[in-house]
Amino acid sequence: MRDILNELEKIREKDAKYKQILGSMCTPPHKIAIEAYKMFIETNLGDYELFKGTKELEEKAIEWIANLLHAPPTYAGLLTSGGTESNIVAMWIFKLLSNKNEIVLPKQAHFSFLKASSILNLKLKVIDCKYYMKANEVKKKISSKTACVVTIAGNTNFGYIDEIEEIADICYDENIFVHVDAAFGGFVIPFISNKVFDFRAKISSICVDGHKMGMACIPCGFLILREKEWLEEIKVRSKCTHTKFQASLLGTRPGASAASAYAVMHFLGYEGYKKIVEECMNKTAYLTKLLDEKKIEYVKPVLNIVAIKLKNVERVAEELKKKGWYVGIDEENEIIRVVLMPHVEKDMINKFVNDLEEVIK
Ligand code: 0PR
Repeated sequence: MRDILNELEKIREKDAKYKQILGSMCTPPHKIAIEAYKMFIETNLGDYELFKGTKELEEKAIEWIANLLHAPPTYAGLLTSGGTESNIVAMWIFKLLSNKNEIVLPKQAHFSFLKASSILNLKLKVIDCKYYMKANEVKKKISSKTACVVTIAGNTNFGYIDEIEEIADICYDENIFVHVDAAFGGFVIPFISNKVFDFRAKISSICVDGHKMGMACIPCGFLILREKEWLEEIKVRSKCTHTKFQASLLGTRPGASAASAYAVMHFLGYEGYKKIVEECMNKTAYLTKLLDEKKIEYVKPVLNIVAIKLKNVERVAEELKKKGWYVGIDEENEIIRVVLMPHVEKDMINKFVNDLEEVIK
């Protein structure tokens, strides 16, 4: 056994270390999340008749998120493997409920909607907007064929938030579902602003990831629906499990994710997350101050994501990699993306900005 573990240790050395990673929305999980994960490592939420305690933790973790997002008492929730699964399941449900297959979404939407489109045979009507989607553009694009409008609270490249409240009002009047992808922003926005992006607006569903700013272990996402019965749409009789029905995309699901999320949510609480998010926002301001000093252009951040405007982004990212940095790139918008996650320290920022200046001069 020792030999294999030694081998694994060596192979693990090939992985990038978080102290080099600036372009990820993941971060090392909180200590308590890891401890909780280990305790529930063998549990399976796909057959929760066997794991009633774990099921309780899934429900309690969902309830915590539902409260954070002002869900009405009629809500239903699902613990998922992350934003991709949550987005696919939401589209699946709204396609079934509406009996339509057209989705309106902003250009900045995450590529998981391309996957959803391919799997569910959805027609995507993309709104070409610069940083975020405006309500008047949605108004022009929707029709009687629209099943759902996808909005984003904290988009992948810029961290910008669509005009969700206004869009939800328009869609409510037209009987169109509204899904909010808050995979990243869900664990950021409530702690730094009063911006309405959640169930206080007339939205239908929202997803938030525990394995991004939630400090839980991978895999961990949440999908919350406004109405309990909507989840029934995807319910199937699960014949061989001890549990009679499943209403989820996955079969076997890690209960450890529920335990890890529950533990970190209750350990940190609202105030604990607020502190972490505020620190991330301080580091965001610190990075933009250094960029200003060096006269390097960027898109003014609203969350802890900085899109740095450059030429030859692929070459820059390649050069940065040689200096030990991993950044996200978007060649279409000509930006490299830095996500100021909890693991990104000020000394990393100092060194990164100096290296960036060298690479682009
Ligand atoms: N929705 C939004 C707004 C996202 O930003 C992401 C992921 C997803 C959904 C999908 O989430 P899952 O990957 O959990 O299914 N956005 C980043 C991306 O895919 C996340 C990322 C990037 C994570 C780099 C790690 C990393 O190393 O671009």
